[in-house]
Amino acid sequence: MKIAQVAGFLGSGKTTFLIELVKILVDRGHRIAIIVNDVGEINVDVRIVEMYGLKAKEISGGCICCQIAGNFANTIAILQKTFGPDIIVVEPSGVAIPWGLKRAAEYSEEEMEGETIVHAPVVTLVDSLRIDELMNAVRRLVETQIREADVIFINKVDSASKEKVDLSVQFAKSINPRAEIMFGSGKNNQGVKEVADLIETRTSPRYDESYEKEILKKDYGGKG
Ligand SMILES: Nc1nc2c(ncn2[C@@H]2O[C@H](COP(=O)(O)OP(=O)(O)OP(=O)(O)O)[C@@H](O)[C@H]2O)c(=O)[nH]1
Ligand SMILES: [Mg+2]
Repeated sequence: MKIAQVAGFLGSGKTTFLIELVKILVDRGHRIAIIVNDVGEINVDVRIVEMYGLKAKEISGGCICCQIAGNFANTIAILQKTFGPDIIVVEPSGVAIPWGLKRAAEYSEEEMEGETIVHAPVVTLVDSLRIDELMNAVRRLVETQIREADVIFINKVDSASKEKVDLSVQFAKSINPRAEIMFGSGKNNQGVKEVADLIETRTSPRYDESYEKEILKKDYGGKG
């Protein structure tokens, strides 16, 4: 079972992006579950179903989504048993750290028999409209979200100036030269299909504490 996280700071456009992404994946025949780890409402016009203590909403034949109830690993295990998705798309809270979420997802294996968690590439959205604010007020957190991404999606290019988009790319590259950089707009469904392709075809390594330490050492010269 694949776990695909769409990370990014508060208001970066995760929910908007995720809904377009899920529509594409469902159209391609995937059985998708969505886990939203925040307090906001998901703006999808759906039928509400209460099952097993989860707030579950059915978008169409192939998709279920739930606001997290209880711990994350347990929610994954319950979804696996009751719905059996092939991909779970996760919107972490805007202040979550991608590798921490990977580790949390892997804990679910202890509650599932014969099921292994495979990570899709970690997608981090960068809000190009607010890049200045992100590089200042919340820089450390945003840097971590970028550093731990496999795909950095420069979002909201429908409304951002070329300067802001360029600055976003520069910033992202300076923190994570390993990641693939993509552009688009969840609102206009621009670039989402390309991300869906990567989620379908690629994987991301399992959580590895020693690797995390090594990267921190490299980036912060051992002081981090
Ligand atoms: N111009 C533009 N605005 C967008 C785009 N995507 C989202 N927005 C706007 O950005 C705001 C936040 O969008 P959400 O999708 O709720 O962002 P989020 O990351 O899920 O927010 P939180 O869950 O609160 O962290 C809303 O006002 C959206 O309309 C986009 O591609 N372009
Ligand atoms: Mg959201």
